[in-house]
Amino acid sequence: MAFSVPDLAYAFTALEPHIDAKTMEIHYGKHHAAYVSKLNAAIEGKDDLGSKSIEELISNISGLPQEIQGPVRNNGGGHYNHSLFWDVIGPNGGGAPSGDLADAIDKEFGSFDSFKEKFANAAATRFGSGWAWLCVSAGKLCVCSTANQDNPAMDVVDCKGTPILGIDVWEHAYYLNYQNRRPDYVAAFWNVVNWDAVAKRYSSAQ
Ligand code: MN3
Repeated sequence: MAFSVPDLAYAFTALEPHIDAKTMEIHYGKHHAAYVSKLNAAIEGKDDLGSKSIEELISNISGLPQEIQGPVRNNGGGHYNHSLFWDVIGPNGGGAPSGDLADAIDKEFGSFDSFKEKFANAAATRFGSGWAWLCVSAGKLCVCSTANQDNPAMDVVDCKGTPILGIDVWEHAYYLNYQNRRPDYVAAFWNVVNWDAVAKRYSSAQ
């Protein structure tokens, strides 16, 4: 198979109480797996598409054969987004970034707290299903949100950049534990952010 779900570096229970084990089990094991299998089905028999990286695939959706643009946007986006998500959260997370990333956040948003407020607001106000992002765009940090499984690395979205932190605000990401309380889930998310992983992505995006 061309694409596969990346190994999870921690146990389903590792993010409790902020993200519960059952949500992790279903989210990683069922939802992400479904995006991957539908992505593989969409590109099956399409020449060289299976040898491309997921980044290459989603950054050129408009160049794909018309009939698979929708499936790749939804399921390739799902695969890219969730792979990033599992990487930027983890046990022993939380706190605040340091080094160049911390400096860039202060420079762009005024303070870490102002950044958190802006990001949380983007997550809370995304109507329906989608994601909120911290990305690097033209060398600068920005916060935005996208619908469904879109993300700033796609050529077909308005908010363009390299995502370095993302939060999944689909109900499947929080409903078992938080029901309708999306803001509570977003507040808890800060306790599981792996800032070292975000800093690595910031550095490669430069
Ligand atoms: Mn999800």
